[in-house]
Formats: sequence, structure tokens, C-alpha cells
Amino acid sequence: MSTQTPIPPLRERAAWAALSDHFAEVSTRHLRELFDADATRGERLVAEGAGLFLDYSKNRVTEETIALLLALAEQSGLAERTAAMFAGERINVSEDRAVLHVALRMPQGTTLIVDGRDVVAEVHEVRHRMAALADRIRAGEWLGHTDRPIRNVVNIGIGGSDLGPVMAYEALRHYSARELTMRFVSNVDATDFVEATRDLDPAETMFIVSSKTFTTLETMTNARSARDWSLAALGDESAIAKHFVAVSTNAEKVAEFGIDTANMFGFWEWVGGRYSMDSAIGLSTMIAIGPENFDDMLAGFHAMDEHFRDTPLQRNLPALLGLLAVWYGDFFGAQTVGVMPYEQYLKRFPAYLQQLTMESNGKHVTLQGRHVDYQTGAIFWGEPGTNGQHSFYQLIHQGTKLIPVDLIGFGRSRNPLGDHHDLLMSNVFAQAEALAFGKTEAEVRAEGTAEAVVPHRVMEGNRPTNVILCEELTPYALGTLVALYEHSVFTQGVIWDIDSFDQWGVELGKALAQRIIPELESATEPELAHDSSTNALIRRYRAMRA
Ligand code: G6Q
Repeated sequence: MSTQTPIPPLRERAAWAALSDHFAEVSTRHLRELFDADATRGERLVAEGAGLFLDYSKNRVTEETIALLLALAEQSGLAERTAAMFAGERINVSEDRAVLHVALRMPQGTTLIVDGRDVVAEVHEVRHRMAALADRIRAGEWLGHTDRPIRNVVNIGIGGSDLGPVMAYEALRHYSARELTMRFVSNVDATDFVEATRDLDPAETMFIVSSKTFTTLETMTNARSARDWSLAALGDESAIAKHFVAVSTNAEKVAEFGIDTANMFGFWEWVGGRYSMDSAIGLSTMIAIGPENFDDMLAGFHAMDEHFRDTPLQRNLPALLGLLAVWYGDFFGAQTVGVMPYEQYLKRFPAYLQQLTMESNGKHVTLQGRHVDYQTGAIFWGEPGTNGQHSFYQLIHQGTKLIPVDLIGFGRSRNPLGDHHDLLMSNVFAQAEALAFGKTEAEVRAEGTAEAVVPHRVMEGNRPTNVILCEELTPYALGTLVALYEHSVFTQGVIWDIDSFDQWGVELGKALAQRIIPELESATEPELAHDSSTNALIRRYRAMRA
């Protein structure tokens, strides 16, 4: 258990009560009014760190709101909990584990002793082995069973063992070795495996079986199909050693599957699945972009870690982002947060963030196990800009729901082409402006709008946004961006006093399916003891598959 002293329940913290009173006043104020009252607001309500710039001036806050949110962070023990995380204390209380993804990006030569072991040294030892493999594959020196170089790499994993690698591969495609084909298989639906491998030659294909536990149904099923697929072409069990590597914490299960543990890259129980893209789970990323770029990505993560740990809260990007999420979720009753990267390479970033945020903060009890009496994790969602503007932005502009939005943009495109990038970025600024200030009745009338149509064209505005800017999407920048959200999630979890690092709902899903599989597969009619709906559905499926 963590040695942290318990803090008062959220509603009993003085800043919470003050925020509740303050909300009544601020919630009636319009961003137009707040900007009119203060000509420098747009220059002052900003923060910068680790190469990222955050403009949070278009939020429904005053400086008093920010001061109260910062007081709430202090009264919630954010500084102490952050120090505890960085020190390797067991802050994941329900699993009694340390939470040390920050150690995955600590520079070589630094030291962090946990349970008598230098975890940083262990991290770098694995990283060197990963780099040796990545270099051999990238140089065409890793030969398959028939002495042909490996040209295709397929990562098999799901959840935290898939979403980070897929997102990072897409985000950093510009840096990837284009002669290699990278594929990702996650779903137990056979279509995923079949479509991912249909045009690949088994003699040139390596599978990375990525699974922390090496017991996950989807991954092990896909891994077995991959082995059958390889053996059907290569014909010989000895081929496995040249075509399969494993990333896992479970050496016993890896060996049982038939992968030589010399070809296994380990990590540790203190790396949560959704916090693992910078551990050996990132092996596919490293093969794609090379060890040096991978190191740059880790340097970006580390820069944001240091910013979060060392910067006063009023200039601390993850803390501000996290506190604003609490402000909207708990006071305005906002249910969701939109994250819109104006960068095509970040097309999988919202999906990645969904797991990071919702699996971490989708919790209903406090660290002490008491049911919360306030809202916790919001629903995160998003699409790359500008695509979303031509579909769901309508609801954000004129619907009845308040949806705070993060807009992420870059100073330069990785693919400069005519004026595409200026057009893209003009949309970031225009959307943030329109969402905040809207269009009044008077403005709509002044455009010569027919009276009956005026109400339809009015934009109330007062829709909050954060604008996050970065120079360009490099591996380093990606690291900073991911760590920004990791620590924002942590900040929110600390305020809500929840365990952001367990996932019992996911574990339940893993166990439940196991019970039904034999009922679907048995040759004779099984005795079913579920509810009447589940029993009937199972019977119907059995009839359909026959
Ligand atoms: C992440 C979760 C979950 C996990 C997957 C895959 O934080 O624990 O998404 O990553 O269920 O688990 P394995 O890596 O053990 O296969």
C-alpha cells in the first residue's frame, strides 16, 4: 500500500466548496464578456513546457477559477502523489503495484531503486536488446527460416499491447523504414488476421506476440493462427525461432507457447498496459522508426515527465489540462471531451487516448473503496481535423450539450504541399474562435438573413476549447503529447481520489467469455444456467452456426 496520508473526501475539501460557490457566478458569464473585460487574457492564460504550447484562455474560467482549481490540486495532495509515483511507491492500491511508466524513459545512467533493484538499468538492458533486433531487421540481416530477410513485421496484441504501437506507427510513419511492411492484428475476429496477412509471404514475415500476461484470449488465439500460418508454409517447427518474438512479463507462458525466451523482451508488473507503448511493447515502433528515433520519442516523454514533476501548478500543462477536465465534468456536468488533432498522422491518437483516459479514470470507488458521490472520468473521443468539422462539429456548435474540445495543431507539416498547411491551421483558429464567441442575432441579421432563419443561424458560442500547439510532429513531440495526457489523467485521478491504474472491468470481460466458449462449441446441447436472454441468444447462435 502507498504510504500517503489519506486526504479528506472530495466534497469536504475547502477548495471544492469554494469552487461550488464560484461556479454559480462563473457559469453565467460568456467568453465574449470575459475577453472584453480583459484585453490581455489571450496572452496570459497560456502555458508552455517541453515544446508544447497551451492556450487555455477560451475556457469558461476566470483567474479566480484557476486559483481555486490549483488550491484543489494542493488540497488533494497532487504534489505528494506525484512524488510517490516517481519514487516507485505502490500507488496502484487495488493491485498493490508501483506505477512507474516514468522509469521507462529515464535516461541511461540515472538510477531508481525499487524493491532493491535499479529499474532504470533493467529498462536500458531490454532496450539494448530491442535495438539489436531492430537494427538487424532494418538492415535486412535478420534472416528467416529459408534465409530470406524479414520484410514484414506483424504485431499481435490487444488493448494496451496494440493501441499504443498502432498509434505510434501511424503518427511516425514519416520516420518509418518504408521498405518494411508493418501490420497490427488485435481482434479475435479472424478477419483481422486474415486481411493483415493475406498478401504477406510467410518466409519474410516476423510476428511479435505482445502480451503482458501472455494469457489474453484474443492475442493467444491470433498467435496460434499465426504459428499455423507460418508452419503451413515453412513446414518445420524450427522456423518458429526465426519468425516469432515475444514481448511479455510471463516467461513461463512464452516458453510454453514455443517461443525461445532468448527471443523474448521483458517488462515489469509496474508498467500498466495502457502505459506501455514506451516499454518493449514499443518493439514494432522501434523496428519501424529505428532505435535513435525511438530514443528521441522517449526523450520527449521524459521532458514532459520533468515538466510535470517540477513546474509550479499554474504553469504546469498536464495539471492545468486535468483540472479543466474536472471543472467541466464535475461542475458543468459535461459528459465528454473531444480531442481533435489537426494532423493526419495522429489519426489513431483519439482511439489511443480513449483507452488511456477511460480505462484509467472510469472508476466508481475511491482508493479507500467508498462509492464516489461525484462524476469521474469523462468519455473521450475525436477525429482528425478537418474531417470532424464536416460531421459532428455541428452538435458542438449548436447542440444542447457542452463539449469541451482540445484542438491540437503543428507549426509545420511533415508533408509541405502548396498552402494545405495554412488552410488546415486556419481551421484550428477559426473553430476555436467560433466555438468561443459564436454569432449573435444582431450579427446574423446584419448579414441580411431572413427573419425566420435568424434563430437557426445564431451560434450561442461560450463553447470551451484548449488549443495545443507544437512546432512539428517529431518522435520527441509525440512523446511529449502522450505524456501530457498521461499526467493529465493522473491529475484527474488524484482529485477524484481513485485508482487510475487498475482495470477490473477489463479483467471481468476476459473471464466472462471463457465461461461461454465451451457452451458455444460443445457437440451436444449444453446445460445453460445464464439469464433467459443469454440462454436464448446462445441457443440461437448454436442453431445459426450449424
Ligand atoms: C491496459 C489493460 C488492457 C490490456 C489488454 C491486453 O491497461 O490492462 O487493455 O493491455 O487486455 O493485455 P495483455 O497485454 O496481458 O495481453
